[in-house]
Amino acid sequence: MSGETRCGFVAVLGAPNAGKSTLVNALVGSKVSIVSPRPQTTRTLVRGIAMYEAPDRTVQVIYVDTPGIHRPRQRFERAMVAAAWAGAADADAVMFVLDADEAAKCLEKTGNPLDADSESIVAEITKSGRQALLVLNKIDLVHPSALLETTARLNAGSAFSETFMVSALTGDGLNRVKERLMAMMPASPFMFPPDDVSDMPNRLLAAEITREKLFMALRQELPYACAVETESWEDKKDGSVRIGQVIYVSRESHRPIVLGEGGRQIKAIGAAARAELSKLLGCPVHLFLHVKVNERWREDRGLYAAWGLDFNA
Ligand SMILES: Nc1nc2c(ncn2[C@@H]2O[C@H](COP(=O)(O)OP(=O)(O)OP(=O)(O)O)[C@@H](O)[C@H]2O)c(=O)[nH]1
Ligand SMILES: [Mg+2]
Repeated sequence: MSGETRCGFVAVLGAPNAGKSTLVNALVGSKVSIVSPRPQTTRTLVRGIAMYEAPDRTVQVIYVDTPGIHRPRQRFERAMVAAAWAGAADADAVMFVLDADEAAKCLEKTGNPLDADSESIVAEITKSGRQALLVLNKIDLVHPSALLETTARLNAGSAFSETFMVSALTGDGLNRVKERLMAMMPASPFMFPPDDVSDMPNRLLAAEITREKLFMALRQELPYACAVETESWEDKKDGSVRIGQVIYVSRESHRPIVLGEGGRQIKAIGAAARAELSKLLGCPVHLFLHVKVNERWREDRGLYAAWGLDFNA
């Protein structure tokens, strides 16, 4: 480590599915937040910690990945959106992530690159008197001329101090973002041990990995009816770990769908989660999943507390 020490928080905001979690994972350089092709994958604040070095400074950037901001319809969604805005409140920088492909399509269809969700996020940022870094993500999907037109339209507004074009998937453009953030972070001692990549407790991390596999495996509305809780965690003498988890579903009729024919579906979900967890924890994992019907998991204060969500948001 060299020179001056800097440290700060960077809030990563945007509509559902913009690629915020993929971006945070890429900027941290390891997987700290789960990703799926479906909107509303992230449900809590996930802090990913990166260390960047320059000749004259070492910078710890704490990325705060947030749930996609949308118009909430029920308590659980309200808590997710409130958490996202809370993540931005004390941040040293705010990144607004926009799916460039969607923005270009939206511009063509409506004359405005921002859809209703993104438009209201930008309005809120403007109202707060802050300026955000605009991060146009997924540029690997967009034709350069459509990208230029979209960017020109967005820069006409005053919400953004600068624009970055990136692909979180390919890594394109990320160095510029890192360099800019290194300059923006305030002089400060590090807030986390330099080797940490996340502050998420292992029990929650394990539950998130299983939830990611559920999101990948299940169709239609079913992922949204599910929650995962780690019930037991036992470090064994042989260096392995035994993890017991409950998958909550909202209705009895969901149970056979999650289990699959002859239990094949849940077995595959468990195998995928176990493989990833073994890699992340660096030891053999024995993972035991069982499905419980709990119509009211969205009304369970204890679960909100475990996820760091405000029940009364
Ligand atoms: N082609 C392409 N796909 C991307 C890129 N970044 C993210 N994706 C995909 O976009 C989808 C959503 O990614 P996430 O990172 O889960 O998006 P998010 O903004 O965190 O979504 P929520 O947590 O639901 O708000 C996934 O299928 C990603 O693989 C990118 O740069 N290019
Ligand atoms: Mg996410």
